[in-house]
Amino acid sequence: MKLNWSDVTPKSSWLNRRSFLAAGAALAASPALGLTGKPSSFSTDAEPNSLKDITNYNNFYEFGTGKEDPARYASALTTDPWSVEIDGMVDRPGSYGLEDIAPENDLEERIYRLRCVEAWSMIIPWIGVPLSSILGKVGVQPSAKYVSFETLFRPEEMRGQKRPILDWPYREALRLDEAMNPLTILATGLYSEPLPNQNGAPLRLVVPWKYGFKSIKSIVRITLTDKQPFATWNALQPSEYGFYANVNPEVDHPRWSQATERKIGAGLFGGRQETQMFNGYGEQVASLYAGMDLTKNY
Ligand SMILES: Nc1nc2c(c(=O)[nH]1)N[C@H]1C(S)=C(S)[C@@H](COP(=O)(O)O)O[C@H]1N2
Ligand SMILES: [Mo]
Repeated sequence: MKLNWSDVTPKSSWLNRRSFLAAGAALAASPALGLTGKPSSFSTDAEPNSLKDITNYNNFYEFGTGKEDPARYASALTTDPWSVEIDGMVDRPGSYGLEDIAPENDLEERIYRLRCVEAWSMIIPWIGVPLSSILGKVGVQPSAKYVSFETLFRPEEMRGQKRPILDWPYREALRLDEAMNPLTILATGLYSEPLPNQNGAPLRLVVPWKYGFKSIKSIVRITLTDKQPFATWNALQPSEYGFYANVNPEVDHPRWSQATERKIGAGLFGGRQETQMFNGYGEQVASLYAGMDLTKNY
């Protein structure tokens, strides 16, 4: 049986949001608002990284390129109010709120491996909804073949955007069948709490079989299109970062091996572990790439 994280966390450290709200308006303003999600069979049994690791070792270039920059500077980002523009080849384009995209009753817990292209990894207990659920609500038109995502551009609050480190705003994209795969989620929380800013509050993509850079943070636009969209890292250096970016121990980055990874939190003597094809999610996703040469479509 799979336990929800909240089942094994002391009651004092989390609270059910509904009973919390019932406790009164004054309390409802508290930042300690809990967020629970139904357990999922897609979750790994492996033990998640500590909240400290997950929130202090990050990549979020909008706040700087150092691993500790997001923890230091992301609190400057205003995440409420927030809306997401969903447009392009959809029946019901418009501006959607978080409650439309990830209603609390639909939330699931997904404990996933995260493998960064830089060859480190973590295990993170996300809270979120399948991306397919919101795509179903807005009605994807038959002509659509890709989904593109865009992060907020707000240099006043995202200090890294004051410099042209990347071609801002950060953008990423998936093929429609990848977007519809049940493993692909939009996360609004982790460890039964709303997403910390450094992890991409209030809404970020999680695609666990792809290198971490595909899992775009702080999303403000989702567009359905029939042409392969712009993708930030692919555009910056196509010989190093492909559009697909599937985790693949057999296809090395031109400047380093992808055969092994350093598990964050494993300690100085933790050693390296072998990287798994599709980050261990081959059973769910290998069929998406049947017949494709993965050394060319990296
Ligand atoms: N907008 C945006 N999204 C982003 C990034 C970024 O710099 N900006 N970094 C990516 C990379 S390289 C990784 S490995 C993951 C890291 O997610 P985490 O910090 O929540 O572990 O976020 C991805 N999403
Ligand atoms: Mo990454």
